[in-house]
Amino acid sequence: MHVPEQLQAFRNLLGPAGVIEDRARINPYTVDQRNLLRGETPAILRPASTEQVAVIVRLAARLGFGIVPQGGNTSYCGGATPDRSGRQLVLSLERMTQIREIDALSMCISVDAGAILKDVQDAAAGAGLLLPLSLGAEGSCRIGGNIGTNAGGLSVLRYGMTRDLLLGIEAVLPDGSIVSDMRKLRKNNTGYDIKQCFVGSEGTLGIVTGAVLKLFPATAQRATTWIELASGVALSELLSVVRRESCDLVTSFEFITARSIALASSIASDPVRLKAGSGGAVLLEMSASSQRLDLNGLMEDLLGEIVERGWAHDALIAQSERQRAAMWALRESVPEGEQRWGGSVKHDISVPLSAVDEFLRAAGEAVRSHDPSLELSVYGHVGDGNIHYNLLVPQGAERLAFTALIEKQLSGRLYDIAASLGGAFSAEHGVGRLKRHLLERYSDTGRLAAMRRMKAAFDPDNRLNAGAVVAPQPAGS
Ligand code: FAD
Ligand code: 2HG
Ligand code: ZN
Repeated sequence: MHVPEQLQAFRNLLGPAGVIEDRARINPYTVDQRNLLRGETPAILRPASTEQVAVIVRLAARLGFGIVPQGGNTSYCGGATPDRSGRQLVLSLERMTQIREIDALSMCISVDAGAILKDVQDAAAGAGLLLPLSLGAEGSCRIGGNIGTNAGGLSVLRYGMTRDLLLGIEAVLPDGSIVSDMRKLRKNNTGYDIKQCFVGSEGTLGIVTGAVLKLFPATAQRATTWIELASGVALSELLSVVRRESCDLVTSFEFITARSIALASSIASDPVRLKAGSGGAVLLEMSASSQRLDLNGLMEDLLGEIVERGWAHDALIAQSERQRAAMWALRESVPEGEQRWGGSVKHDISVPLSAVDEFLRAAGEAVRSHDPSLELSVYGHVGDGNIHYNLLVPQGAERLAFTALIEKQLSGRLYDIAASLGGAFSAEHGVGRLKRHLLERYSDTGRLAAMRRMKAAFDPDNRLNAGAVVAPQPAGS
């Protein structure tokens, strides 16, 4: 049977709204958001229910198709892009967007996996609660994708990664069976924690169709500050002092260098005229769920101490929501600023908090010794030990060729430095298709073998997102 005939089974199941076969409409689903990968697929499948997802999975297996789950297609490592075989169907969750339930007393929200993160945040806010997962792509990424990548973002320091926010899950396994565990339990020691298998597994073990997420008391007040750092300041020490002296009310601790600020300024208007000190800048935010303490007073005291210690040239506390928004807009515009510049080669580095300063020093030296003319855009969630260590594509250079060259000649040195400090080559962006070779290179062999056995146990025929993360362990080995 030819492919168009094979697709008839999906048309029958999903109706015209559920299958996209038009080339022009298919295209955006087959290119990753950084335009590094382009795949092929005969159709985009858009189920409207978990049961339909289960039937799709069984039909696809029978017809010999693989499946690539896709949420908002905003991820960084090509995990949502099909390969070039034309035998992988993209399964988009974009029609499964229901907020199923908000349980204010249990402080959780139950949603379809296709719900857009911002919509879930808004629904929680409507009930006077907070979903703290927050990232630049929140207007388009979807909960299933956040779970697939174990998304981090801007408030991990206080609330953890997606993994830490997940209470319950519903997912379709590669054999079409459904795991239905949409429970709201904070404590549940009844055997293996199956839901965590889907977190960070980038669609290779199951298709998430629903999730229960933890909520928190809504934020009643914030103190947000832009700190111009003096040079030589140990970021890890600054963080430790700030956390201790603020009664650990820090929500975000974002580092940003002058070059990244300049790039972001090409996107975000900056009425506050924010700048870096000689050691860069930190966007520090504290938040509290009531007005019972004076957060601004606390922040002022703390900043006084920081300046007195010689750690900062200056600091500006946002005096209005407009100023706060300007600070965040600048921070969140760096990725787009890099894109407008002409692109960057990205390194999503993770190191223990104590090693952040050493990583920055050693990596800077490695880049300078490789080629002193290279320009860096360095920023990130330093409060989590996560540094976005990006090399700007030189003006006039061809982006893909430059990326290939840097990845061949320099990226390994940066990853080696991170590894030597106990770090990882991916902090929050995942592995996908683009970083598989790094997983092979930097993973402990036991860990890698355990991952392969997991993949083989869940998906022995390698039908779900084959080509991403790991291949299953061959039978008998
Ligand atoms: P997709 O890109 O569609 O998919 C991601 C992976 O999950 C793929 O492997 C896919 O197969 C799998 N998947 C998708 N849906 C499902 C499902 N239902 N079941 C199983 N697997 C599934 N990331 C951060 O962590 N922190 C940040 O601060 C951050 N900032 C960003 C800022 C910008 C401007 C952009 C463009 C991206 C940013 N990202 C960040 C990356 C990205 O937004 C996250 O990785 C996000 O979690 C991806 O969600 P998505 O819905 O777009 O997933
Ligand atoms: C961010 O923190 C994202 O803004 C994107 O994780 C990082 O583009 C990057 O390197
Ligand atoms: Zn990030």
